[in-house]
Amino acid sequence: MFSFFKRFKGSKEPDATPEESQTAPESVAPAAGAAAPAGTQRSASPASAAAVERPAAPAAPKAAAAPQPASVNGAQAAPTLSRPQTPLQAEPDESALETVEIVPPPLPEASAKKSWLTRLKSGLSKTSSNLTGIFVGTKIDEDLYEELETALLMSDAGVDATEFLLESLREKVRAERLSDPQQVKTALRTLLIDLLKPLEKSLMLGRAQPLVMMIAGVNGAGKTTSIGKLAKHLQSFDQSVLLAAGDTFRAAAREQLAIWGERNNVTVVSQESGDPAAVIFDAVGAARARKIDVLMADTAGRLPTQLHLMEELRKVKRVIGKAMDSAPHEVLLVIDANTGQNALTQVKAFDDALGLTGLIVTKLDGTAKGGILAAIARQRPIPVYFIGVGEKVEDLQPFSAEEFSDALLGG
Ligand SMILES: Nc1nc2c(ncn2[C@@H]2O[C@H](COP(=O)(O)OP(=O)(O)O)[C@@H](O)[C@H]2O)c(=O)[nH]1
Ligand SMILES: [Mg+2]
Repeated sequence: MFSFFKRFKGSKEPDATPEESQTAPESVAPAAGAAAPAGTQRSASPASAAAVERPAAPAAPKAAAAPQPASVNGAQAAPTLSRPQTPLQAEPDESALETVEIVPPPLPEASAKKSWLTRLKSGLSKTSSNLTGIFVGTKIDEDLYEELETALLMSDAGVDATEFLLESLREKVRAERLSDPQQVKTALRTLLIDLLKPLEKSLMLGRAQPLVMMIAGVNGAGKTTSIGKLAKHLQSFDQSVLLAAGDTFRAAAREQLAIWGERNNVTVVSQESGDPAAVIFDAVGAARARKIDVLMADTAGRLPTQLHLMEELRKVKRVIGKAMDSAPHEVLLVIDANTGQNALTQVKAFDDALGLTGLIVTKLDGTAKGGILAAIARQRPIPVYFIGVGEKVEDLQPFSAEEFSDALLGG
C-alpha cells in the first residue's frame, strides 16, 4: 500500500546507501520538525514546505537501479513492498531512534492504483467537468475568467483562494503570453499544484515509542474508520498498534472500535464509563509498558461551537502530555470533504484549540467538490496526511498535490 523506508534519527549525510541518498533530502527535515513543538510542525511557509516535500519522480530510476530497492517513491516506479536494508552504519548511536516514514503510493499493483485514482476522479467529477468546460473555447477573455471564478467558488475553494488563483493566473497568462485556453488550463494546473504542495507531508513514525496520535473531529467525519484503516496500514509495516477508545460518549462508539480491534487483532483500551482523558491516560501507560509503536486515541465527535467539549479535548491533550512528556506527537483532525467551507471553519477552530499537526480528509469519493483543500492551503495550511475515497482499507491514501490537482482538472 505504502512505500516506506527507515533511517536513523540524527544521520545528517545522505551518503550511506543508495536508498538513503535517495530519501535523505526530505527525511532529515521532517525529523527535525518532529522534534519541534507541535504547533511548529506544519508546513505553512515555503521553506518548511520544501523541507517536507516528498521524493520527486527523478528519484525513481535511482531506486530501481539500487540492488535492493527498499523504497520506491516515484509515481511511475515499479511497486515494491520489500523491507529496507539495515542502514550500513558501523555503530549506530544507541539512543538514536529508528524512523520509518510512510510516503505516498505507489500501490502494490498498477490496477489498484488506477482504481483508487478513478475513485478520486469520479468523486471530484462535478468540479472537474465544470472546470474543464471553461477551457474548450478558443479565446482567453473576461468570460473565461468569470466562468473560472464561478467554478472555483462552487468547488468550495472560497473567496480567498479563488481570488488568489485568478490573479496569479492572469499574471501568468500575461507574463507567458499565453494565447490558447488549453495553455491557460495547464497554467492553472501548475498554480494549483504550487498552492497545494505545502499540504503534502509524510507521517514520520518511530520518532517516539509509543508515537501517540490523538484524533479529533465532528461526528461522522470518519475518525473511527480512519483509525481502523491506519492501524491496518501501520501493522503491515511491522508497527505494533494500540487503540484508545476515547469516545466515551456512546457505548456504541466503544463497541465499534472494540469489534474492529478484535477482528484485526489490535488491542483496544476502553473503559465502561467515564472520562476520555482517563481512558487515554491509561492507554498511554499500557502502550509504554508493552513497548507499542503507535497509540491512536479516538475521541468523541464534537462541534467547535460546543465550547465545553472543546475544553475537554484540550484536557485530553494535556493529560496525554502528563502520561508521556513529548506526547501527543500528532494531533490530527478528520474532516469530511462534503461539508464544504464548514470544513475550513472546523480546521481553524480545532487548530486554535489544540494546535493541529495534520489533517485527514475523508469522503472525497462522494459528492465532494474538492476545492476546500485550496481554501485550507491558503488560510490554514495544515498538512494533509491522508485522504479517504471510500470505506475500504486501501481507500485511505497519502495526499499528493499532483494527483489531486489532476483529479480536479480532469487530467
Ligand atoms: N464514502 C466514504 N465513507 C467514509 C469514508 N470515511 C468514513 N466513511 C464512512 O463515514 C461514516 C462515519 O464514519 P465514522 O468513522 O464512524 O465517523 P466518526 O464519527 O468520525 O468516528 C461511516 O459509515 C464510514 O464508513 C470515506 O473516505 N468515504
Ligand atoms: Mg467514531
